[in-house]
Amino acid sequence: MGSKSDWEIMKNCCETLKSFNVKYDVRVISAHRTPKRLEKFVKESETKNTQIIIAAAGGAAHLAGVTAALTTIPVLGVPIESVLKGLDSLLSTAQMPAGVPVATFAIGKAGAVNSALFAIAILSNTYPEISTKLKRYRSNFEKKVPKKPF
Ligand code: RP5
Repeated sequence: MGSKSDWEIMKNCCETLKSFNVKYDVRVISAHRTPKRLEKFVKESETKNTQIIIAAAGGAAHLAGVTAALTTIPVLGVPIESVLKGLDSLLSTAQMPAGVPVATFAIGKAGAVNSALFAIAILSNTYPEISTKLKRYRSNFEKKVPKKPF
C-alpha cells in the first residue's frame, strides 16, 4: 500500500487472505515517495516466485500501474478513498493504456476484500485445497442472504 494510512482499509484484504491460509506479505511502498523501494520489492518478488501483487493507493494512485510496468506478475489494484471520494484513485488505477494491465477493484473495503478473493480465485487454478475453500466460502455466503427482508 502507498501509505500507512491505507492500512485501515487494506487490513480487510489481509484478513481475507489469512482466512484462506494464503501466505502474504504486507509493505508500505509508494510509487512517488519511495520509488527505489518499489523497484527492489518487485525484483525480490520475482526472485521469490510471488504469484500475485495487490497494490492499494489513493489520490493519483499510480502505485498499481508502476508496479505492473516493472513486472509480469499479475497486479490487482485497490483504489483507496481520497479527497475526491476515491474517484481519482479508481480512474488512475483502472485507466491503464493498453499493454500493461492492472485488474482494478471497487473503492475501499469492498475492493480490499474482493482483491483478496480474486487472488484466491487465481490461486484456486493451481491449488485444489484453496479451490475447495473458495467454493465453501461462496456457499456460506449464499446461505447468509435472507429470503425475506423482515
Ligand atoms: C497515496 O496517498 C497513499 O496510497 C494514500 O492513499 C494517500 C495519502 O497518503 P498519506 O498522506 O496519508 O500518507 O500515496
